[in-house]
Amino acid sequence: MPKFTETLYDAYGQAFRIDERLHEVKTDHQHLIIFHNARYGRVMILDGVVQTTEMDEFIYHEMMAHVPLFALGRARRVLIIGGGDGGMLREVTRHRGVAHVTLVEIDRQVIDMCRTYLPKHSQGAFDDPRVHIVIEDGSNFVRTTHDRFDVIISDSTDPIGPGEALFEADFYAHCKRCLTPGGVLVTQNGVAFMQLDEVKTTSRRLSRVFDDWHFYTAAVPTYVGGIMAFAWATDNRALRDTDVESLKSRYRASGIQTRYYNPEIHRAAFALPQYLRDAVGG
Ligand code: AG3
Repeated sequence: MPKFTETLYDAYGQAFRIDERLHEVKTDHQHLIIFHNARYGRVMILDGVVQTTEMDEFIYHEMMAHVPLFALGRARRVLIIGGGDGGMLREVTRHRGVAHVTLVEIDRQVIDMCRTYLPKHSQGAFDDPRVHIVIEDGSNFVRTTHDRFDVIISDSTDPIGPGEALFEADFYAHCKRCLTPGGVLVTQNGVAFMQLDEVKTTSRRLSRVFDDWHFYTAAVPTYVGGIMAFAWATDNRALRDTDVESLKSRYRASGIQTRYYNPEIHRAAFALPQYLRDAVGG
């Protein structure tokens, strides 16, 4: 049986058996592969890096959507940068209070292929009337839009290729400009143990733009090498300390059923191992 071996790191990596090839294409922006693996279900690869799998995507998408949305509790307008597979859209649109979601994806073919081959990710969310799709480079969108958002979720690839601009100081500054007062930006920030420099760089850049910045974490099996770090940035310092009772009542009232997220995990996710605290120096 053929194998796919991830090329993200030099001296270490993961391999999947390709049980069924579903699609492979060179888009205008990247090399996309979707295949089926007996253990992880359908797997989507961009430029040699595992982006998402059917079995563990819920961890990543729930943690990036529900942590900011339940912390804020009143978000009406949400911006997703990237997220072409539709998993983030699915989780965000489960919040009934969200009235408008803009998803800005650079690569139309990622959306098209994921709607066809990864339908369990979006589960119809692309057809939700609250959803607006924009095909554009996310860094360009935040630089030019007049729209404002309560929550911005940067569901990007790693800072290699098209994703690189989404880790620049400029991008963070423009995100801040696009946030309503007290709004929050969260970003995928890599696997902390393997990509510690990414966490260091991001913390330095965020600290120049936002009054409060921090990271929270979750272990996502196919982002191998330890815990994944998510950046958190806002001018509302109190948001990070939203008490567990408020989270519980919002979570209960929402009726949203989750498989990873819960209010206790929400609070605990902000506790960082010492090597990570030392790295960000905050
Ligand atoms: N975007 C995050 C991929 C990160 C993988 N990188 C890594 N293992 N460091 C996923 C898109 C899902 N919507």
